[in-house]
Amino acid sequence: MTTHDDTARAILRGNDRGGYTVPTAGLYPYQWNWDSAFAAWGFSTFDLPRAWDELDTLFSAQWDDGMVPHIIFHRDDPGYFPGPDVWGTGHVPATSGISQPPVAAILARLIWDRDRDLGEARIRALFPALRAWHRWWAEYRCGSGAAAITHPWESGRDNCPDWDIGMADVDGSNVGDYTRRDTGHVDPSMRPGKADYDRYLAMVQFGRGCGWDQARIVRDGPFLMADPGITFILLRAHDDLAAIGRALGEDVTEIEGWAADLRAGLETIWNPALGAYDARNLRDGEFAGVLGSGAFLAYLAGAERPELEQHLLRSWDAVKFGIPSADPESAIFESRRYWRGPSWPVVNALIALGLHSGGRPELEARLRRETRELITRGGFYEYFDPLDATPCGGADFTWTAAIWLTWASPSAGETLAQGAA
Ligand code: 9WN
Repeated sequence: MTTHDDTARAILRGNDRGGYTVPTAGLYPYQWNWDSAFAAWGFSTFDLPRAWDELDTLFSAQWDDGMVPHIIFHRDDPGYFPGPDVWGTGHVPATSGISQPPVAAILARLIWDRDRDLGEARIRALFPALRAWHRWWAEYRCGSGAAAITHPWESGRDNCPDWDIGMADVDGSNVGDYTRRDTGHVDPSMRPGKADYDRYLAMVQFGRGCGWDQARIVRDGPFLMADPGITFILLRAHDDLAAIGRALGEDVTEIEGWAADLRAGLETIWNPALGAYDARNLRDGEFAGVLGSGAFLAYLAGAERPELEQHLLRSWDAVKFGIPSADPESAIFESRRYWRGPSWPVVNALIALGLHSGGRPELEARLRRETRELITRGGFYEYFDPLDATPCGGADFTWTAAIWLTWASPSAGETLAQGAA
């Protein structure tokens, strides 16, 4: 009898394109940054060398300035837009010009913990590349105190309501004609709208127009917002990278400094009027004023607060399956549209990792139970409706399979720590 574990492993193998894994065939035919780190974590449950290979291919596309791009276009595929020609970064292999949530060090540490001897040479080789990427975040993106994004796609939570105020300032009226491919693969009513895509493209065209000059994009680009999600992920990743470095006998003073600065900057994204961490438009200082799942990643960095926990419980109790990506009690909530309400197993797992570190086993267990139910009922889909568990987006999804194997499956152990032991 085929088990869910068997199916999850078959999905990872099936999405393997030789050293890198696509998120799902058709809709996302390239290597994506944070998807790939989750794929590596999934592979680590049954093929550790393959897990390290995944991280190696991801970092093989690192730019000279340390940035690790959000997409690596190993082989051209007309099924995705915007492809390599639109980004025009001039890199080999071709890549996009923006980054994505830096979960790699967090997951590399968990992967290494599965077999320290087997992984030592691999993590030692990867360590300088991870540090260079973290330095890129610290130097280019953390000037306001928190971590900033220059495009909503960098957040990984692409069209969540957090970015609405920043998007409103972007002029998407002159981007020219183009043909989207995503709406040919999945139900258009679940995807971002045309006005969103016009603006996404305007940001890409700005980056391309200035030769992807990072300082220029941060200074003059059409969009710059502080992202609570990336801030907490980066803070946790700094701490994990420092722990890796110490175990390897490296000097980690610089990494500890970035972590201390970022922790001190958390105050800049606390919105007292909302009683939660909040995205912020760095062009004018305005808070987004919306509660998003990025705020709950605070647990990952030990930055949770009682007021935030009240919001977590309130918004979680208003749905049935996992943590909603937008506040279910607000008017902007849409239970099936990308990041504007749905439950994402991948974000549930990150929040669970935080709940585990924060000593909240009962909440971690609830989240695991609900995420498991989503997957056993609906299959390995990209994301789910948190009200009725309807599976949404792409099928046979790499990160959902990975989250199953590392955390949601009964075979993964009772907690994330045991799962990684
Ligand atoms: C743009 C691959 C990626 C994820 C993102 C998710 C979605 C891409 C898209 O798919 O974004 O990067 O075309 O919609 O929002 O988190 O990494 O799975």
